[in-house]
Amino acid sequence: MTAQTPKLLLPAVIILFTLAACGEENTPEMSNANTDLNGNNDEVIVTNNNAKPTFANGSVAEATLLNEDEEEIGDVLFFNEGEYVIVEAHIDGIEPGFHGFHLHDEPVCEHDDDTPFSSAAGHYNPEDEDHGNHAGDMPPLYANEDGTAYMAVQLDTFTPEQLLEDGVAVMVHEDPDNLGHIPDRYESTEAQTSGPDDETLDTGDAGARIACGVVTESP
Ligand SMILES: [Cu+2]
Repeated sequence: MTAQTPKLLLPAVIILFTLAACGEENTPEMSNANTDLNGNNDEVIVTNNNAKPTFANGSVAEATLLNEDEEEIGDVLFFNEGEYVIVEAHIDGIEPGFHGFHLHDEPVCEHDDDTPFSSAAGHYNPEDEDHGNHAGDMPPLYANEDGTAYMAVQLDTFTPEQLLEDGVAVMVHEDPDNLGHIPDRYESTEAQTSGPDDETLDTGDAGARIACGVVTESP
């Protein structure tokens, strides 16, 4: 029986961690959790000696999201976890459903424009890839019926330090992001090509920009 005790404890730890994450109005205290994203009951493991183990200690970079009316509707935090970056987003006040979620090329979120946040330019794309493979492409955000969204995702497509060095903004879009995935059976009436046209390959057809936040170094 003694040998089973740790196994029995593990689900309880996961449940407690989940409850803490859901019940917390502000940023969940990831740094205090002993359960990592795989549910392993260990300290957050950093295997790459070159990477700072900041996921356990706090975010490296962050962005405060403002909507078109300059109201604060959420924040996005960037943590190092070994060779990966953890992106954690909390939002309250967007339409339910999926929303395109990207890093854009310029760290400028201007509101006094006919096209909101055009100041942030196109997608962060240092490798000159098509949409779906931009370094700034992140999984779409899902907003619940009450307009809240929470997402934590592990990525290997950029580092927080890179974002701070290059200067970027986080962008939330009005519509879902197709990530450039348009099968060849679809033809663009304008471009007369099968599959994704140039606009899709640039933007993922995620529509208007509804919230923007410049990525800055965490205090
Ligand atoms: Cu975008």
